[in-house]
Amino acid sequence: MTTAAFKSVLVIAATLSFASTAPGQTVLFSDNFNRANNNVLSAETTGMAGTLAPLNYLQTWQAGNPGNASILQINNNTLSKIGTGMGIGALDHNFTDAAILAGGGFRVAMDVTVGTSGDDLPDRYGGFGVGLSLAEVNGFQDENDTDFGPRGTISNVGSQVDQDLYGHKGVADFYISLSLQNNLQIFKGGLLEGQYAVTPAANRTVEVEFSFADFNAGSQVNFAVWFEGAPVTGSFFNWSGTDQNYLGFSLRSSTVVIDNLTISAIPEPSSLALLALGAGLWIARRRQAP
Ligand SMILES: [Ca+2]
Ligand SMILES: [Ca+2]
Ligand SMILES: [Ca+2]
Repeated sequence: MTTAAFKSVLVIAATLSFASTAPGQTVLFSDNFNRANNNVLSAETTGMAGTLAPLNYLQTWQAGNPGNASILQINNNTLSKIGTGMGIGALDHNFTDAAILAGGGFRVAMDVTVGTSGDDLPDRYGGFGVGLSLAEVNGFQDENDTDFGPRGTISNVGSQVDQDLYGHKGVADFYISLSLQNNLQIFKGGLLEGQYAVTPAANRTVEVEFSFADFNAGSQVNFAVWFEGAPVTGSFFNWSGTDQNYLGFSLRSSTVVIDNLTISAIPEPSSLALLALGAGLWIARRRQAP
C-alpha cells in the first residue's frame, strides 16, 4: 500500500470512529412505531426490526401504577406521552447480549420532541437511561416525586421547588434527556452531570455510544453523545450492578413524542479495521486508475 493510501485508511478509520452512523453496526432492535394507534405500545409488532425484534414494552408508570393506560400510547406513528402525569417505561430485555460484548459496546438513538409546559422547565423532557435492573424497571415511579425514576430531577435538587425539601435521585447508571429548553441533560448515577445547549433542526435525534469491556459492577463505561449527528460531549460512568442493562425511558411534559428508536451493537474492532482497509484499497485503486 502506498503512503497516501495508508493515510487514507487512517483518516477513514478515524472518521468511522466518530461518525454518527458508522457502517457495520448490527441493529439489535429498532422501532419506528408506524402502527395503529393503541394504548398498549407493543399490541402490534409492526414497525419493529432488528435481531432481537419483536420486543415487549413495559409501561410501568402512567401517572400511577397501573395508572392511566392512555398516558403512554402509540399515536400518529410515534410513541407518545399524552395527558397529565409522567410516562415511564422500558424495553423488556436485558441488553447484555453477546453481540454487544463482541464489539465492546452499543448505541442508542431516538428522536425526541417535547411539548410545552408552564413550569418546571428544566424538568420537562424526553429521554432514556441504561444500566437498569429489572427490579428498578418494575419499581419505576414519578421521578419528580420519588427516587424511583430512571433520571432524577434538576429543579428539585437541593431546593424547595414544588415544596420538595430534597431533590430526587434517579436509578439509571446513565441517563440523557432532551429538554423543552433544548438542553441535552446528562445524569450519572441519578444526579445531573451537565447540560448542553443544542439547536434542534430536522429530526431531533439524540444518540449515545457506550463502550466497555464487560458488564461487571464497577467497570468503566465510556460514552459519546451526538445530537442531529453532530458530536456534543463524552465522558464515562461505571456500571452499578453486574449484568444489569435494561433500557428505560421517561417522558415528562404536556406531550412528549419519541420516534425512530434504534439500539445497535457497535462493530467488532476487526470488522471495523476490515471496513477501513477496504475503503483504503478502494481509494488506492481509484487513484491508480487512468
Ligand atoms: Ca414513526
Ligand atoms: Ca399505555
Ligand atoms: Ca444499575
